[in-house]
Amino acid sequence: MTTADTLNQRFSSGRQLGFREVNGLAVAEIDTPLASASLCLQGAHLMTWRPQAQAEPVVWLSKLAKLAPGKSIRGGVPVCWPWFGPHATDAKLPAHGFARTVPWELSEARVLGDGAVELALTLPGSEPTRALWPHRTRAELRLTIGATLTAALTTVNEDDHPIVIGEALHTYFHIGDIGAARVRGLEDCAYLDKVDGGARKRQDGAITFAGETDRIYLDTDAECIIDDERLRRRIRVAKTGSRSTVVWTPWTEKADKMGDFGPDGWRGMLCVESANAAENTVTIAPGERHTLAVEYRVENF
Ligand code: TA6
Repeated sequence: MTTADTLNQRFSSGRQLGFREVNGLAVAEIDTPLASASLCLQGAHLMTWRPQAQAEPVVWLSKLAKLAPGKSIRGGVPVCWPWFGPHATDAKLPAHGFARTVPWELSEARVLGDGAVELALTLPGSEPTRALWPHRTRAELRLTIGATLTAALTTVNEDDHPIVIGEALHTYFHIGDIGAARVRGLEDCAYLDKVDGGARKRQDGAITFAGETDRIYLDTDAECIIDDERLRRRIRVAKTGSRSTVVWTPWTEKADKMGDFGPDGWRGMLCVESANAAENTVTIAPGERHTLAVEYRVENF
């Protein structure tokens, strides 16, 4: 019996929630009157989300995205944990931590009374990851998938010493065209400009895009709004437990180098990532927990 068979036995709910295998990885498929979505259990990686009221997906997935054991997926909501970006001391370790490329366990899956689907996944400590992260910690991701999308990433410190984590819900949003999009909410916010050697700058007005943009906005709990002139909609990114917001478009050269955006795919995506990164890493005392949570809401205009 495959993992998907076991998951279907335990959790499937008619046509609204089912599981299938893709290249040996279990994938949850959701199709309700509120939304369609898909999630790969490896990485607890939400890959797609489209509220039924939206003709176009809200969470972007590359047409060249591949599902393969141990490999990250281009698009969706990668879970960056327990560090963000390059490892602080060991450049050989994977960027953005290991959580997004290891199997998570599905602990809960149900259709709620309001029609949304709730999923809860956990990443227990394990031998392979202990070599990368020698601390007893558990990560949990709880998602509510409906006309809006909420995601809550909780870290539990089960060890006898404080731990320091960096993290992000590294969300790829689908937009009509990067040249006709802007981000509001980060005006006057300090940021590290990763395309200018990490220089510390201050945001002047709304963020617009005319080239590779890779910025870590610091000390901000602001709600961000993505204004999409082409699709005539805005996406609200509200967050708690997050002090950094990362804004990233690879633009053409970096996307070509990365090789998995598909032809001009980069024009249809924008990352607005709710994070705790750079000087905003989080210290969790023994026995304590910390949650980074987001809510995504779409409005047409
Ligand atoms: O969050 C932006 C970023 O750190 C970029 O610098 C780029 O590396 C991006 O993440 C994607 O990283 P990935 O490891 O998923 O290819």
